[in-house]
Order: sequence, then C-alpha cells, then structure tokens
Amino acid sequence: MMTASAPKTDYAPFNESDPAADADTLRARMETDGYLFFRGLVHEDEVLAVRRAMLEFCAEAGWLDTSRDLMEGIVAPGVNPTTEGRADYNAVYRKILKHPGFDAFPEQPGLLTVARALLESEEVLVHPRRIGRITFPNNPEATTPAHQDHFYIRGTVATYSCWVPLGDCPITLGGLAVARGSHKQGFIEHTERFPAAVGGRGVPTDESIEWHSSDFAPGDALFFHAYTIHKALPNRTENRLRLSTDNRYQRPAEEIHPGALKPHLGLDLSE
Ligand SMILES: O=C(O)CCC(=O)C(=O)O
Repeated sequence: MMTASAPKTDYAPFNESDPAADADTLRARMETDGYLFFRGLVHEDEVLAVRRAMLEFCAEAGWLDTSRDLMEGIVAPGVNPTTEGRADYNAVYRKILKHPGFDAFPEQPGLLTVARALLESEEVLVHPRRIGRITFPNNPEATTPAHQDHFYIRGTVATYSCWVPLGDCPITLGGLAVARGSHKQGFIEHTERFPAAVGGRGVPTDESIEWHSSDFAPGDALFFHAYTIHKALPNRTENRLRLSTDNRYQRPAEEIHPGALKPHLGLDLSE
C-alpha cells in the first residue's frame, strides 16, 4: 500500500535568532549559518509607513489597481512588468530614494543593535547607497540570481546586508533564500550571466546547497555576510507587487568602495 509522504519543499525554514540574545550568541550563529533571521525586529508600523509611501508613488505612475486597497499593492490589469534600470521604473524609484522615511529606515534601532553586535562596534556606517526593490509578478526572468553581495559592494569584507520586505512576504510573493554556511567558501567568481535579471551576474549553484527561506511578516529582517550566497525567489503571485529594502552596514574606519556612497543605480537625487 502506498503511504502519503510529506510534499518536498526546496527550502528549509530559517533558523530564527532572538533579538534579545547577547552579541556573542548572534556572532556565533552568523559564523555558523552566514545569516541571522529575526521575527519582528522592526516595528510593523514603521514598515507599513514606508510601504504606503512606496505604493503611493507606484499608484501615481498608474501601476496599481485603484479599485483595491492601496496597501495590497495590486497591479492594474493591462500594466506590463517593469524592472530596475528602465526609465519608467527609475522615475518611480528616484522618488522612493528621496523619501525621508525610506532613507531613514535602515537606522531603525532594532537594525542598528544587530549591526553593532555583528560588527563589534558602537560606531556603524550604513551605506548611503540605500536600496529598494519593486518586483512585479509575471516577470520571473528578472528575479535576482544567486550571488554574494561582495561582488557588488566591494570594500571591506566585514560588511553585513540586511533584507527587509516592506509588507508581508510569503514565499509565493518571492522572499529571499540564503545558502546556509556558504560564506565559509570565501569569494566565488560570478561567472553566470543573467541579462534580464536584477544584478545580471551570479555564482554557479548545484544540488548540494542547503537553501533556507521562510515566509516573512512585516518587521521580520534577514542579515547576512558579504560572502553569503543568496537569491531572490520569483514573484509567483497573479498580480501583487513585492516591495523590499536592502541595506549594508560596516565599521566606519574600514575600506568602502566609492559607489557605496552614491545613490543606487547612479540616480541623480539632487532635485
Ligand atoms: O530583493 C531582491 O530581489 C534582491 C536582494 C538582494 O539580493 C540583496 O539584498 O543583496
């Protein structure tokens, strides 16, 4: 007789860290896993305020279904996906990068506390190159491939990225997956090319990788090391935007690439 087996999933759930854990415990977990995942590290209201601001810019651009609640982020029928680098996307993204609430987001106390613990430093530099992402459904080829942030950030390897979805983000909406322990391999050449994808370059991957991911709720945050391999998951919803921000933290006295001091995508935010 055949027995029902559990459905195979590609992702083990994240190992969750306690925001109240001491710095040594957090660093030890980072050393083992290459990432730290926290539930509710940022107050939900702070996340939703930035979400609202971003969605208002999306609505102004005509991307959203105005018959639905703005906060659902539902794409209007007939609107084609767009992605970073395109003129229509960049016009919206520029407004987001100039928004004071978006700019201040990575300095939330909960995020800075973790960054200080990881860096063993009271003084922390948040890269001025803040990053936000608006990921359309029905556009899987644009999904960020597996990569290490050091490929893009350069500067000191003692840099930690923090990815926060701006709203709830079940795996079907396309969260982030990390390759547990992959930071221990050091830097890997980014030989894979993905012309339509965010970033455009990636590392080779195989079946041996232990991918971790979970559904995110508003306020959940994922920190990872500059060498940790990670990738976005495709937005497989019918019509929902995925909104997120990712920011980088390092010690102020260490090497920083000049690009990390400038706005993302080289956008001019001067007026
Ligand atoms: O959200 C994404 O699509 C990519 C984010 C990412 O890879 C990063 O934070 O480095």
